[in-house]
Amino acid sequence: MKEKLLSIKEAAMAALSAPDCDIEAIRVQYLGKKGELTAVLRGMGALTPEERPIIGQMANDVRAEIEEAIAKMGEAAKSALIEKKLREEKLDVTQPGIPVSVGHKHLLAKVQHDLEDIFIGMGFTIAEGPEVEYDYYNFQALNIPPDHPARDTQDTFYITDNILLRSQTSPVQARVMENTEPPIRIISPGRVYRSDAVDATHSPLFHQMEGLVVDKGITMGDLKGTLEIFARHLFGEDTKVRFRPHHFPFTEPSAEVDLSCFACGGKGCRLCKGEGWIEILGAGMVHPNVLRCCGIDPEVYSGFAFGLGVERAALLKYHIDDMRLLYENDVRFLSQF
Ligand code: 2U9
Repeated sequence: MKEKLLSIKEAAMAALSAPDCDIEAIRVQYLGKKGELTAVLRGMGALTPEERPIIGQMANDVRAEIEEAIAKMGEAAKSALIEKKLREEKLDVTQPGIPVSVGHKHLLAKVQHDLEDIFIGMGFTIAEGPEVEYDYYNFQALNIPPDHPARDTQDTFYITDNILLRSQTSPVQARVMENTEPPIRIISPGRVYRSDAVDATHSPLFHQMEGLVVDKGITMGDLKGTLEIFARHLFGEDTKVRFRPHHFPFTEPSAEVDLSCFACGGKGCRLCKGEGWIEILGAGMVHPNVLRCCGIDPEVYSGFAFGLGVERAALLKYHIDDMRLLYENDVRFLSQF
């Protein structure tokens, strides 16, 4: 039995010294319940009482030696694994990081926010409303009854006979007037729709920003002063404002508003087509019919309103000659701004 125990020890040690040996399989084979050492111990009953403690002690020694060898190998395997990881997964904390490209606002959003900031600075608040709108708010409340010729120039997309995609943001102001006692001082930026074919200056979807002030004693002088402050903020201190008589159904009197050319200072250049002036806004005093229709007494209150295209402002300010560039989302173009 002694020889058997010695040969088990040698065999286990030899197996453990083989490169890439399976330590767990060796443990099961020699020390497991059905292992070789256990088999020897089971046969101890056949020994004499004198032999039993000697063989028992020897068997325990063999088990202890094999267990110790296995434990050592386990430690060695663990540290080899750590060594390998350290070798392969080297981390140089001094290396520069991978640059993350940071996006920024789309030019249209930037211009819209700049416009908003200018008017917020003058005490206006932002009003919003639905893009899918009733004919009533988009046209009728704004003094554009059915069959009015202005419906042709503002042709839009109809959902039903009396529901449409808003062709201007004015319906937002009509809704505010219906629900609010003056004083009112709001701007309404947002998407609007027109049944226009796409070209360098037209798109069936574009953005407007309109403004409305209603209070007692509001005059065209207030309108002019407000738009002068706006123009100077957007295009520079020396910008001048010129009003030309015009007609809008929702304002009376109405004007088209030009700014002195911010490229040439008014001398005449390519941007202003030699005129020295660039048209940028429409404006006027809110028509009494519109005030009345929205529940405001035109004998007590008066107001001014204005509107501009955000795309047009962006093209002019950044000297871009084709509106489509704003919608194509070519990052090489957009990242310039
Ligand atoms: C109410 C009453 C009056 C808003 C106004 C304009 C003049 C105007 C155009 C400029 C270019 C639209 O983007 S554009 O096509 N807008 O000329 N808009 S006055 O007048 C209002 C608005 C609301 C209740």
